[in-house]
Amino acid sequence: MTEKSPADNFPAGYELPKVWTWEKGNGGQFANINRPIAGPTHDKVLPVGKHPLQLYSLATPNGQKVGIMLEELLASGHHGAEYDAWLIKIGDGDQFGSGFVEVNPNSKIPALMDHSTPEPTRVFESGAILLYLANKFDAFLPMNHKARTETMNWLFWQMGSAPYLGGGFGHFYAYAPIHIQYAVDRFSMEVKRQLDVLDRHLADHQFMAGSEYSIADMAIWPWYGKLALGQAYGEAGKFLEVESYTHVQRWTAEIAARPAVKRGCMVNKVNGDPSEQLHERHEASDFDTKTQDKIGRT
Ligand SMILES: N[C@@H](CCC(=O)N[C@@H](CS)C(=O)NCC(=O)O)C(=O)O
Repeated sequence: MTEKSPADNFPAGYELPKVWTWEKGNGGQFANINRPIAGPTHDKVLPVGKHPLQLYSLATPNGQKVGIMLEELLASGHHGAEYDAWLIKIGDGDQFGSGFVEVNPNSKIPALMDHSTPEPTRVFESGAILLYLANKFDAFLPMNHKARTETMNWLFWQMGSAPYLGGGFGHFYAYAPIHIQYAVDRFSMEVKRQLDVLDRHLADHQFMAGSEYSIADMAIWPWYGKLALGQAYGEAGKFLEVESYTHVQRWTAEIAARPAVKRGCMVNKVNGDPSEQLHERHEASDFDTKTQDKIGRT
């Protein structure tokens, strides 16, 4: 490490202790759920519905990826993709319930149980869930070697890059208790670089893997598409001048117009327009009859 003077640190005078200790409540907006230990905090059995696939999630960008994939599968005739989507309120700590931790020991949404296998199969990590479903239904993962490899390239690009957007930029721009210029500058630069990576690629590719819409688009769109639409972190779209990434804008609009994408984004959504919030999804008709404007806010 380079030599640092404590007077220049933030807060001034701060010196690294020999051993870090947990100061409860220092995590900004999510301080109440952040902690340095894993494992369950309470006993809670997860509900299981009647469909083969059971999704435990919330409509954050990572959660929306899976809602979108399931709705795309159903829209293209894969009836085996019928699912129940149960709400996991991460702000209330549902991800630390014993049943959820059995499905995802990492205590993060989304998590999926497949009850159609001889023994129920647990799947966690949104990228793993997309790949699992793509393999199970032979869908949205191109057969062509080059396009299939490109799908994987961009899927894993997203899994590596989103923490810079969410955990880095989003945290220090929107959620941290104070604005720290060093952190805002570092992550804004990186997110703009990522947007430029996408923009250059999408300049001559219709979708991430080429001419075929794939799980790579479904992974990237809820993060960078929503940012491009100005629907992430308050005024962040303006702050990062997202309008200037014209190819990202073209791709974003094309995907946003897909009916399955619109439905997928509504699954387990608990904020925003009540007509777009479907807290739990058990039937296809729930999108017409069970949104919050129809049944009232809970
Ligand atoms: N790499 C994971 C990240 C999942 C993730 O960060 N989920 C967040 C919501 S977007 C979460 O459950 N947070 C709860 C917590 O941190 O306790 C994935 O892609 O599935």
